[in-house]
This record gives sequence, structure tokens and C-alpha cells, in this order.
Amino acid sequence: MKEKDSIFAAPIERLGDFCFDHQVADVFPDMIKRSVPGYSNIISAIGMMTARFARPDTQLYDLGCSLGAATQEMRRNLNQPGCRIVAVDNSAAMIERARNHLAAFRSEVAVELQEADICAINIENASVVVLNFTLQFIAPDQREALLKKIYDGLNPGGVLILSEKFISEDDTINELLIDLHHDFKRANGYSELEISQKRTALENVLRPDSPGLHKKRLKKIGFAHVDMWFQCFNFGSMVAVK
Ligand code: GEK
Repeated sequence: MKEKDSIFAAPIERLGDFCFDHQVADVFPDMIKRSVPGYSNIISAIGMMTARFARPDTQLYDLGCSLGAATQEMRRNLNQPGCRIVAVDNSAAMIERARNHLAAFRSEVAVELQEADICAINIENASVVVLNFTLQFIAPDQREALLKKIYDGLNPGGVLILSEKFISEDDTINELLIDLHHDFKRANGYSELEISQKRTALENVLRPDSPGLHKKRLKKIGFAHVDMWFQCFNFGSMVAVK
């Protein structure tokens, strides 16, 4: 499925909140590559960190897996016996397409796809947990509880890879990073109308935190080591080790 994202190309009279339905799932690979700076680099690095942090007979989680791009990279780089990858998304359309996508690759690694709310699942015996641009869609007052559950389910030495859209604590820098992101989208062929309609549709759905807040929260929960390992404009990825 290599469809081009043109969801916001024509004027939409009553612009509702953005949701992960069939229309979005159909164009998702194109949408995320043209909208998220550094996405492909982050996916590759998730594979590299999987190779380093996976331990034998443990579980690896991809939370908010969409079509399973990170799941596939984890599966390809997993070099330990007895592991299982649990990939979770609460969008039926995403899970259906993830199943087809993952079935197209040959692999010995067991992958369990779950259509579920990541706030309601159990996490246990984990060596690697990935939240690749998912926490930003969780209600702000539920984020700490979710991260605490992940921390509790990780084995000592286990890793959380947390990629997010960020807000900067400095208003001027925040404006600059947002503008640069819009330049990035323009350079990738999105029109002014597409950029502004998508921005409006995401307003109530995607609520970014600052890197400082993320770090403080992860440390408070108990992660021993926390830092940003990648940032491009207002998008980036953090690593937290238990
Ligand atoms: C990737 N990680 O390609 N429970 C489960 N899934 C959820 C929830 C929830 N409560 N809320 C949102 N989602 C992927 C990209 S996309 C990021 C992740 C983006 C899911 C939602 O259905 C969607 O598939 C995903 O989180 C976010 O590496 O579109 O910017």
C-alpha cells in the first residue's frame, strides 16, 4: 500500500478531530515520512537499540504500533532466543494493516498484535519498550501512570525509547521550531491548506510536552538514566534506562 496522503488537500468544511481511521491507515507510511522529521532515522535506531538491550526470554513492546514499522525493525534486529514482541494499537484499521505488513516478512520471531488501549494492557518481563510518537496522543493526566506501568514492567537494565513531538519552554525557539517543521512539510509537498487544516485537526488530539517535563517525569518514576538521543526541530526521541 503506497498511497499518497492527500487527506487535508481540499478544503474541509467541518474539520473534526484527527483520528486513526481507515483513511489515515491507508496513507500512513507516506504521511509519517513527510510529516515527522527524522522518522526513518529513529526507526533504524530502534533496531540498533533492540540489538543492544534485548535479553533472552523477555518481551519487547511496541506501543501504538500503527502499521508496525518499529515492530518490524525490532524483529529484524532481535538477536536473543526466547523473545516475543507485543505490538499494540487501539485502531482496528491500523492493526488490520499491521497484520498484513508484518506477514510479508519472513521471521522466526513471535509477534503478538493486540487491538487494545495501551493504558489498559499488562506489561511484564520487558527488556525493550517503544513509544514511538504515541504518548503525545494519551490524555496528559494519564501519561505518568502509563510510564509508571512501563517502568514496573521493565526488568532492571531494560530500556524505554520515547519519541515525541515537543514543545519548547522558550517561546521564541518554540515558534522557530514550529516554523521550521512547516518548512519541512512544504519541502515535502504539503500545501499551506494541508498544513493549516492538519494543524487544526490535531489541536485537541496531540498535546506535546517539553523535553524538560519528560525528563523530570521519567526520573521521578525511577528511571536511572534519561536523555535525548535525537532531535530534529520540534520532534525527537529520548532513551530511558531502568
Ligand atoms: C510508528 N509507532 O510508525 N492505545 C493504543 N494505541 C493508541 C492509543 C491508545 N490509547 N492512542 C493512540 N494510539 C508508530 C507511529 S502514530 C504517530 C505511531 C502519529 C495509536 C494510534 O492509533 C496510532 O496508530 C499511533 O498510536 C500513533 O513507529 O501518527 O503521529
